[in-house]
Amino acid sequence: MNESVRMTLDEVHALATDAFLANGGSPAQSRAVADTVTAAERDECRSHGLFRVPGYVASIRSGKVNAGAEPKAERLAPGVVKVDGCNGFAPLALEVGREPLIERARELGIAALAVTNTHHFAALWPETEALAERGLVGFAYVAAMSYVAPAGGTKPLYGTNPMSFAWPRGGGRPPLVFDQASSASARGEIMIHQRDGKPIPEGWGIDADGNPTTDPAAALAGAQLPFGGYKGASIALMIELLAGALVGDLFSFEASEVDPGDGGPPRGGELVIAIDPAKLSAGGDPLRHAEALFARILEQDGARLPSDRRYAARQRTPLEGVTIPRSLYDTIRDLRGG
Ligand code: NDP
Ligand code: PYC
Repeated sequence: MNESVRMTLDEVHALATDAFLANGGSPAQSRAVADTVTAAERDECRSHGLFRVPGYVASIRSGKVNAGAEPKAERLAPGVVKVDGCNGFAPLALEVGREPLIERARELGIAALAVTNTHHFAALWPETEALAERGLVGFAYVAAMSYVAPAGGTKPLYGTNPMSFAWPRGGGRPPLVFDQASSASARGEIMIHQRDGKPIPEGWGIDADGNPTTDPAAALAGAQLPFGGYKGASIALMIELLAGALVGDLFSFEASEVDPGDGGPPRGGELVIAIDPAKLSAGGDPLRHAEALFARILEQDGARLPSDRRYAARQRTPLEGVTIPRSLYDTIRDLRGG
């Protein structure tokens, strides 16, 4: 029987924080990762919420991640901020870089944050949404490990390489945000199908012999497919270059080569870009103009804006709590030692 446990968001945060602290995480690293885990549960992005805590802890225990790292920001150029994550988890490094990035983008109109030496196991929307909440247009790119076959190939090479984009909106409305893997699905979604004993949709993966499969275990052992064939593959390729070569960090295949196989997050970098619309626009009001487009989308039956599902969940979960499988709850409780 698939029993479940209902938790408040405060309980989610405490469960995750305690698991990290009990395994040697510093208060700052533990709090920052627990914040992203809790935000994912709050917005019902379950493949990157509590589901990831065992992997985070495994990567501390294996010695891959320095869970006491104190990331440092420096300015590489007027419009370029770099944060060395010092081999820690990504969320604290991203926090350390956020204010310098915002300050540079407001001054110059556009600025980039290059994050290196981190381990990213989360959704990307927290980084771009935070920029758009401050009035900036945000972009973020991360590579992973070799999970996805290049177009025409059958062996994993690219990561599931997500990208996120956020656009600020006036009038008290939350930003428009999208955040998507460059594969047909996030790897976490396939893992959740495997855990729950469900087949995956056609088009998500191929088995180790290159044959299409709906068996999640076979797709995880074989290769995931890019979304939209060669078009998604080119986006995965671009993200390898932006979050790997450009910021001076690993490609997904290199992250696989150095990974101890602990089931935790990949080692790598991240590129975040911020644009101040007030500085870039040659005329008119870009935010007001954008609302006309959003209204045209929403006047069509069945159409919605990306992020509206998350925002609806965000209204609901603080009142109703979230539900997770009891087996996951028990696993995390055991990780924190009772
Ligand atoms: P989904 O396919 O579930 O969603 C992708 C985006 O599309 C979301 O912004 C979603 O908005 C939006 N969307 C979905 N349906 C519609 C619709 N009908 N109309 C308009 N917009 C829609 O995400 P993925 O499976 O591709 O990725 C899931 C998560 O995994 C992401 O958060 C990603 O960052 C994360 N990930 C992290 C990796 C890492 O290395 N750290 C690697 C790969 C993925 P909404 O949320 O509102 O539904
Ligand atoms: O779900 O594809 C994924 C993923 C990879 C790294 C973190 N999440």
